[in-house]
Amino acid sequence: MATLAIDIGGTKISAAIIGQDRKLTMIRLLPTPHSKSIHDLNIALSQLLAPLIPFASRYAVASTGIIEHGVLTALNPSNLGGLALYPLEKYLNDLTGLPGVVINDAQAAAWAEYSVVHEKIKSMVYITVSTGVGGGIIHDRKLLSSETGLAGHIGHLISDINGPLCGCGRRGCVEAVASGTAIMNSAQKELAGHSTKDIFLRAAKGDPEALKLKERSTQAIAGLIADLKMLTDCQLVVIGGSVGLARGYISSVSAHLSKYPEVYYVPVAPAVYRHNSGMLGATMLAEMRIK
Ligand code: ADP
Ligand code: BMX
Ligand code: ZN
Repeated sequence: MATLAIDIGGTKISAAIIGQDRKLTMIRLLPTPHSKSIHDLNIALSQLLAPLIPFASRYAVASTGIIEHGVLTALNPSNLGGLALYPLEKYLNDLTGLPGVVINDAQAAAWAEYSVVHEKIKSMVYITVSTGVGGGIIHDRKLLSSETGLAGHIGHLISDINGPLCGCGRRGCVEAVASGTAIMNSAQKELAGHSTKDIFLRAAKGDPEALKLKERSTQAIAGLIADLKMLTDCQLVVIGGSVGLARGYISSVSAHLSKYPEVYYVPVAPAVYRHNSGMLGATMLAEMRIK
């Protein structure tokens, strides 16, 4: 039974067919529409998925946002061009005619990284540093979840009480300081208007302003990891997302983390399934729920 796997992020939407061998085939990608229009997201999904639907017997979605009973509510609507509410499961049921599941993107990625790669440990946190900052917590071998879908939204823990206003409405969330969007928004002078990818390329060449922006992000993520160590006593932190997986990012996070007292230290590793952890994790959870 093959699964139509979909990953909806604030920047891009990916889709693939995942067979029982867990290999991804027919991978497709589209930019996430940045309008408040539900119609635009419907159109993007139908264009992306149309060629894949005939090959699947269920769908599995890893999506940004708070997922409650298949409905996506944005905690930070600015990540989705202002779109705050989207009836994701209903639309996909109608579009595909298949049964399916919808899970938060970072929770799904956490499950894949944990259950395939790190299943010997008991406690792990996955952090995506991407358009936003998301999280999935594995505690005592179980994925932490809550009825409302809010549990695990660690990007909205506080990093700097005097920091920038977060799209969730609170000031100084980790997401407002460390995410790809935050890095781009805080770029000034000759870096203003450049993408985060571009800023990181300049940082790699030694541009001091670009380096400062990257360090501000890695320092905030190190602070978040130290807080999560206190909260969960996790044995490992896995980092994903295009910002988190960028060259030199994790080593910089680890360097900041090692400046704290030893009790805050936890090993930090990159996501083994790189950009595909979300699709894989959602598929594995769908396999358990839909036989
Ligand atoms: P999504 O949030 O849709 O899951 P990504 O994980 O690709 O997507 O994260 C998007 C963010 O990552 C954007 O802010 C983008 O500018 C940034 N980004 C993409 N590629 C890189 C790169 N090579 N280095 C640093 N940042 C990157
Ligand atoms: C935001 C929130 C999380 C999500 C995280 C990473 C929204 C729309 N999303 O904190 O649910 O897990 O961003 O999302 O409020 P991504 O788009 O960067 O992958
Ligand atoms: Zn916030």
